[in-house]
Amino acid sequence: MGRRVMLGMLGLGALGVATAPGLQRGLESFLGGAADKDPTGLTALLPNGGGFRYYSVTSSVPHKDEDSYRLRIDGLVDHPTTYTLSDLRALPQKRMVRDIQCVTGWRVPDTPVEGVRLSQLLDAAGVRSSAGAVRFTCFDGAYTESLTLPQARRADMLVALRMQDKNLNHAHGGPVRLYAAPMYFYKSAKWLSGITVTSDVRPGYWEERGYDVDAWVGRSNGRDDDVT
Ligand SMILES: Nc1nc2c(c(=O)[nH]1)N[C@H]1C(S)=C(S)[C@@H](COP(=O)(O)O)O[C@H]1N2
Ligand SMILES: [Mo]
Repeated sequence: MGRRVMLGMLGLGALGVATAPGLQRGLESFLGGAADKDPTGLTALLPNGGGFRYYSVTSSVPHKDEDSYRLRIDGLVDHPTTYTLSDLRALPQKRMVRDIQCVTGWRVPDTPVEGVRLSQLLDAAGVRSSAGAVRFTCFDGAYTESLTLPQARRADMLVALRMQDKNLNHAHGGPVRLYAAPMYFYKSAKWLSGITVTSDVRPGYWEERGYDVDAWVGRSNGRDDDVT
């Protein structure tokens, strides 16, 4: 896998569409393999329910609940803040219904996702003028993601608390995940625990392994000819 992704990374610029399927197979076999082995037992909770597949780059993830969950916003902000789950629930919620699309090809149409606008949390923290990007960290201890500040401020970027009109369960990244609606689902970091405002974009977990940082659905990862 490491070798294949490395080859894919080297070739992506020059070969574009041609190397993308290799990358997709890389992610599919790596994640699919993890799901097949089902080290967490969580796959059973998602009987491919509604077309979702369970993805985690770690073999186990701690559980966080009403009492133990925290979301920390820090970095280049005037007011670093720690939110509890009830703090987040008390803020205005936005519900969106969009297709969820994984870069490997599966899609879940018309999926309601609900949560707090990321822009609201950034505004409340007071983003400094030197800031240019946002980095997301997760309580699985491994996954990271990032957005540019203009991307992060879009109205369709949510800190999601609910999916399919239910509280986010652990398998789907609950109690809180990112939901980057206009981008492939790998941008939507599960088990979100940290939002750090930074000067520049630092590529996330899959991006260090060859995927596009700007992951617009239909316009990235060699998918330009494959808009669906
Ligand atoms: N923390 C974390 N977030 C993650 C991932 C992961 O492995 N770990 N996988 C990403 C990918 S590739 C996809 S397609 C979606 C899968 O979300 P689901 O398990 O709710 O279907 O989560 C994204 N966010
Ligand atoms: Mo994915």
